[in-house]
Amino acid sequence: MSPSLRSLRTALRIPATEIADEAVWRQRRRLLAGLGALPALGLSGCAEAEPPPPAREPPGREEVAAGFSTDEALTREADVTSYNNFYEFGTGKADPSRAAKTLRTSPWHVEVSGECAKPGRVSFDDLLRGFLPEERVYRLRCVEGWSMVIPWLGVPLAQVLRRFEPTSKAKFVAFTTLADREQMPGLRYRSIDWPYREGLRIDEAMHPLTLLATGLYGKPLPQQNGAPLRLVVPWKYGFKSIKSIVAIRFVERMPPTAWNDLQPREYGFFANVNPAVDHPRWSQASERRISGSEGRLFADRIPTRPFNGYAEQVAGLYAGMDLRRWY
Ligand SMILES: Nc1nc2c(c(=O)[nH]1)N[C@H]1C(S)=C(S)[C@@H](COP(=O)(O)O)O[C@H]1N2
Ligand SMILES: [Mo]
Repeated sequence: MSPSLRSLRTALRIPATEIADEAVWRQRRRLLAGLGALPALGLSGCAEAEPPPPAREPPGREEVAAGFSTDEALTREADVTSYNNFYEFGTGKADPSRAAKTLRTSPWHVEVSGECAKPGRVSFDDLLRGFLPEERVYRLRCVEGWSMVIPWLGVPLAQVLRRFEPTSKAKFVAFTTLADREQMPGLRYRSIDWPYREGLRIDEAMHPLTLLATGLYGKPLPQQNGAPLRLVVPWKYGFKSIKSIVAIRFVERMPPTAWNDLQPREYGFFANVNPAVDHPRWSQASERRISGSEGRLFADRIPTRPFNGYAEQVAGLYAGMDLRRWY
């Protein structure tokens, strides 16, 4: 690394308050892409020890795999980090950003078990060692009818899972969120049968769009967004994107999941975004994009797209399935 690159990298550690606006962030992102590494992943230990690859031009749009990015306006960072669903910290949208500061994200361990050759309890650093964070700009569509566009940092889940060598019996992957009453005031309420649990079919988990996110807007994940690591499955309703993961289990049968346990008629296991299948209590045909423009939280309604606009990438996973029944 040349001295000028080093000082540039140091300079990039700008205080959060100065990265509030999208233009500044986009510029910073171009610089980071030029460095060939995004430092803010909590991978600092190994990222600093190894020489980064030579500086290169940021990838052009055509080099970014389809679906990995979008030209749609980003939801403002302030809205991404203050309008949240994280019931472990309360059911109000503003509760997590206020209450989740008590979540201790370091040290952090993940227990990997079940149908795999190399199970074990690994630290956050060991889980992600050697991977460079990638940026993915994804739409996030909540089952409640609002959506955001979020620039995530993370590692494709497939790469992480392969390290544990899942066996041929691993047909599904089950994920569990931390459930600690001391750190999570929302656990007092029986809104959900804690711990929060989610699951994917193995081919969904291994799909290149499925991200194990560790950051957003070029920085480590804030607690309210599921620090230190959470799932992002952009073609499914937001509740599948489980936060603050402490356990990953390879299993042979479809695992029970928190929202499906609570209300199976309303929240299916697959939960693929589908404008043609209404929630029993509201339409899913359109959504309100959280744009934050002109001082409004919500923009006008826009049509919801099949698989949240990722049909080209993922529809093949469901060939032969009746998507009205398997919602
Ligand atoms: N552990 C846990 N994960 C969770 C939730 C939750 O309440 N607890 N809410 C889900 C829902 S409904 C949505 S829409 C997304 C919201 O992610 P965000 O707050 O980062 O936008 O997180 C999902 N992951
Ligand atoms: Mo959601």
